[in-house]
Amino acid sequence: MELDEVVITKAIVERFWEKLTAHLVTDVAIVGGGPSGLVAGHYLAKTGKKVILIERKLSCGGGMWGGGMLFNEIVVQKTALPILEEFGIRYRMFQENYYTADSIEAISCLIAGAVKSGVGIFNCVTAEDVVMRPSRVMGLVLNWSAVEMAHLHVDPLAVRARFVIDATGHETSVVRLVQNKVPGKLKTPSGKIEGEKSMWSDKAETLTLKNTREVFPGLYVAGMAANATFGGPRMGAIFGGMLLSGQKVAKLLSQALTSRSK
Ligand code: 48F
Repeated sequence: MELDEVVITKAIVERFWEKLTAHLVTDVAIVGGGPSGLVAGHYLAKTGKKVILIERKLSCGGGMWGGGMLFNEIVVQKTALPILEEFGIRYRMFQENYYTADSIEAISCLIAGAVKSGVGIFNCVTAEDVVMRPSRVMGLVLNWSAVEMAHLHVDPLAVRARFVIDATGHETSVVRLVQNKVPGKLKTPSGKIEGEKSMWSDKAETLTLKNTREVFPGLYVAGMAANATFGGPRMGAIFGGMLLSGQKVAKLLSQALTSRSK
């Protein structure tokens, strides 16, 4: 049977349309498809929550592909090994409490795990603002990244979510947007983004988990964005904190969603 270009086009357009309309209203909208966002999405979707994940770039994966300084291996500490196992990521012990994994395998498995558990991933899309009602984040304002990159004057579209997670890494883009629109109101000591500190791996890994929490009504932070928001240090190419932070925010939001629907 001869292949018809119009059928190919129709198949893509209709399937994409189905996927998009199914995710216009969700329980959780995650911005950032790095390790923390993918892990958060996976655990939330696995417990039946409806999740949309927005990634600005063509590929999800954020800072994990390149390992440390493009040496494509990552280090993970013992406490995060159950998450590697959950996603089927193979690892080896280097010395006590230091395990390594191939960064390509690690991030590919995280992406596959998130997709298969039901997270609706939209790549090449940028969260350029939030939906606010009246002083609670209620969703995201989205546009194609290509529109942003070309500086085209094109109005965005919006999706609604009961909770939003900023998992945008060092950029902390969603918290930054809220800070600009509603100055001084973040749940941080100064009411503003505290800013990321220089490298201190041990402290950073612990603080990432502590800093994974709500920063503004309806808006949570996870991964490196949590440390940047609350003033924690960076940690380098050790990824246990990122994975555990994704798992923690999923747990916090599962509880919050359950108590909100009572
Ligand atoms: O930076 P990223 O990997 O965040 P993470 O999950 O992990 C941090 C580590 O990779 C590393 C580290 C670990 O030791 O410190 O840096 O906290 O992924 C963030 C993703 O968010 C996307 C960005 O393209 C990246 O893939 N992103 C950032 N801003 C936006 C966005 C936005 N406004 N809209 C959509 N995606």
